[in-house]
Amino acid sequence: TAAFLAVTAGGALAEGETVGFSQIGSESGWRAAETTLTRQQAEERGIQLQFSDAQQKQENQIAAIRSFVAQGVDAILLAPVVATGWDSVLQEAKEAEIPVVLLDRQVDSSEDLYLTAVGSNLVHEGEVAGEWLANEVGDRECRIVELQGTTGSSPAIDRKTGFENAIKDHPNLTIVRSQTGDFTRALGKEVMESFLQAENGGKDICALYAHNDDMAVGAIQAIKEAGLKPGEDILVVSIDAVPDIFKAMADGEANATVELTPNMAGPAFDALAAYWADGTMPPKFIQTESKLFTQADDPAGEYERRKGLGY
Ligand code: GZL
Repeated sequence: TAAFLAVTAGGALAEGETVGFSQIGSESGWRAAETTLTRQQAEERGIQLQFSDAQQKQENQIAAIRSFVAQGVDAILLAPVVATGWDSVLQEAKEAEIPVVLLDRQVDSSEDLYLTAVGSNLVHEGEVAGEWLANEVGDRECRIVELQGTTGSSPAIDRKTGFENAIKDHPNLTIVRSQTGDFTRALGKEVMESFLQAENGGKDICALYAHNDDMAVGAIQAIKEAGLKPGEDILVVSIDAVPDIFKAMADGEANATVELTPNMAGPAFDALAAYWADGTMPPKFIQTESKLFTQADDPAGEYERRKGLGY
């Protein structure tokens, strides 16, 4: 498609371009917000978005990418549910000369198989969470339970690494149980129930580290049903900064979250506009910032500011 480009205040316009978006699913509030913002960004830039929801299955993402290639789209956005198994389908897109931009998660494939990746430093997010907890508990013995993200996903791998980096020099902090909650509220609650039962009704648990806020929100429900006070008896630290974690913080039921912007599409579409215009190659990684929020950071105000943003 001949691309007519005019730069507007909100970012480069790309009238008439068609982009295929292989989205993981709608497993969390954060994911829903990313989808909402991607649709808005495409609309504002005159980009025709072909959307595919993979229901968190890699085979559905691979099929969607193949259909985008067959359609001859001008670019593909991919939020890869897991980090491995992408080489052949990315090679097919490359041979069709269709640029692929990764959103919010990484792949193990070589970087010449995608134009760029937009996302946070996932290891750093885990470090920020661990440093907050280490600072919060001081020298007190602290038995930690961990709700991991989707098994094999780059956030689950990297957020675990980062948190362990941060606590390795604090022998009083130990992760005593760690299991996937698949980034969902429901499984986060269910796994937390098993942690509570296994840990003397939760009395032996000092803190929960959840790889995303949705699992933390589910776990908070389980902690309350076990008759304990989340945010006090069991400290709660997680990642994403979705509205409901700020609501929990305002109620004293959660303690800290590390913000992950859901606007990955803005930088992605900017990079594509430059690439479509004159072949400009973006950096292979466009990093979004990670900011710590605690109960001291006006959680009620943050809730009001964020609710309705598509979470
Ligand atoms: C992280 C992103 C994660 C969010 C979760 O970059 O891929 O996926 O933290 C979402 O809420 O499920």
